[in-house]
Formats: sequence, C-alpha cells, structure tokens
Amino acid sequence: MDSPEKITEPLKLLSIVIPAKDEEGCIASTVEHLDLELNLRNVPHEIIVVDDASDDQTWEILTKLHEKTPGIIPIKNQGPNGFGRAIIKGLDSINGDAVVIMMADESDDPRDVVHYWNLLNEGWDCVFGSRFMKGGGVIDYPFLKLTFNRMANFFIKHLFRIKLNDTTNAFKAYRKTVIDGCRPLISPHFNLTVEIPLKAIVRGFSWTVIPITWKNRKSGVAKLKMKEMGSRYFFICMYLWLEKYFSRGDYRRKQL
Ligand SMILES: Nc1nc2c(ncn2[C@@H]2O[C@H](COP(=O)(O)OP(=O)(O)O)[C@@H](O)[C@H]2O)c(=O)[nH]1
Ligand SMILES: [Mg+2]
Repeated sequence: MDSPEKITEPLKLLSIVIPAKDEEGCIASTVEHLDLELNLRNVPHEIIVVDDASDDQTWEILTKLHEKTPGIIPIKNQGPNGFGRAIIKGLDSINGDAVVIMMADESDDPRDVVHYWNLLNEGWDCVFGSRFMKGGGVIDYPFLKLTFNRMANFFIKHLFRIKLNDTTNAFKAYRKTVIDGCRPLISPHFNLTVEIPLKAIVRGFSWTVIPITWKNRKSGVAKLKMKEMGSRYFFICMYLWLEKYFSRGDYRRKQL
C-alpha cells in the first residue's frame, strides 16, 4: 500500500519506547534531549524506557529522571531478558495511539521523531526511516556491520519486493493499531527490529519512508552480535515470507 488512509482525526499521544541495557553513560542525555525536542515542537508524548537487568546505574538514573519529569517512565523487564522482549514489554505499557521505537545510545535523532509524528498525523499507519537514501546518512558506522547491514537489507528488499532499503533499523514509527495488528510479536531478540516492519507491510498497513541520520555511540558497548543473530533474522524473514505468499491473507488487517 502506498498512500495514507484518509484519517482526519489527529493523534493524541506519542509513546516513545526505548530499550536500555547498561547505558549509564548516555541514557540521561538521550532521554532529556528527546523530551526537550518534543516539548519545543509541541508533540504530546510519554517516554517509556525499559531497563533490562542493567548491571550499572541505568535504573537509578531513570528513576531520578522520572522524579523530575513524570512523562519519563522507567519500567523494568524482570525477565526473561532480551532486546525484543524488552521492547514488547514497553509496547504492552504504552498509553499513546502512536509509538516510536528508539535506541538509548543517542544514535537516533530526536528531530526525526518529530518528522515521524507529523507523517503519522497525515494518515500513514507506519513511517520508516532510511539512512541509505538521498538526504539520510550515518556517522562512524563500523565497517563490518555496515557490510552485513547492506547485504541483509538487499536480501529483504528483493525477497519481499519492497522499496525499503533499511528494514533492519529499529528506529521506526507506528500507529498503535499497527502494533495490535502485528500481534503476537514473537521475536525475543534483535530480530524484532525486522518482525514489526515486515509484518506491518505484509499485513497491508500503509507505510512511507523518509531520510534519517544515525551516529555511532560515544559511550558504552554495542550489543548486537551478528553471529548470534544471523539465523534469527533469517528465521523471522522466512516466517513472514511464508505468511506473505502462502497464508491467503488470513492475517491481513481488516479494511476500514
Ligand atoms: N532492554 C534491552 N535493551 C537492549 C538489550 N541489548 C541492547 N539493548 C538496547 O538496544 C539499543 C541498541 O543496542 P546497541 O547495543 O546500541 O546495538 P547496536 O548498536 O546495534 O550494536 C540500545 O538502546 C541498547 O541499550 C537488551 O538485551 N535488553
Ligand atoms: Mg547502537
């Protein structure tokens, strides 16, 4: 689908879900910068940060931020742990009618969140960003990761015949109806980053793409391990490929 539904009702509240594990070096900056930008642009919002058994001061920092700014809501994923499980827990807790999934390490730009919000309000079900189209870009992307990233996205683009070249990036925006329409979400790990957009596309929700920027983290350590994740990404892609071509539309969104 390539045109937005004619939805005139403006959205009421944007929930931002941020998974965080051992991010004491950057979590305050990420969340405060985001909160400031959204306040300046008059975007009604809540920021839900899901701490996943951090061994450092992440949780303590978050509880202090909450005392100062109640719209910053820390929750704990008591376990089982995992990037995907933490995001699903966050998605289960949102009060908004739209959601942006964002990283804790200051890689994603709060200004892009505002662009996402504006496009959702134009009626799109999903707004995806691409770092690899005209107007988008990356700073300091590790070479090996970039190579795998481009290969994986090339594979996905052709397998699903879609004009999207950055499916694997988690930083995307959805109406809540899309998240509900994609349940049950089954990826416990980083493969959730492809499950949600591919499911939304396969199930017939409308989507558009805008250029975004990304910069490498300045503190903490990157946790995505290609060795552990490769087969899981493949699994979820094949699951959704089977759904696309063999489920006869059984799971598609109900038309309004
Ligand atoms: N809740 C939770 N968050 C995680 C986990 N692993 C990574 N993250 C968060 O997910 C985001 C992306 O992780 P990051 O380490 O930057 O991944 P990379 O840059 O893709 O290697 C960051 O906000 C991390 O704090 C996890 O196991 N649980
Ligand atoms: Mg990162």
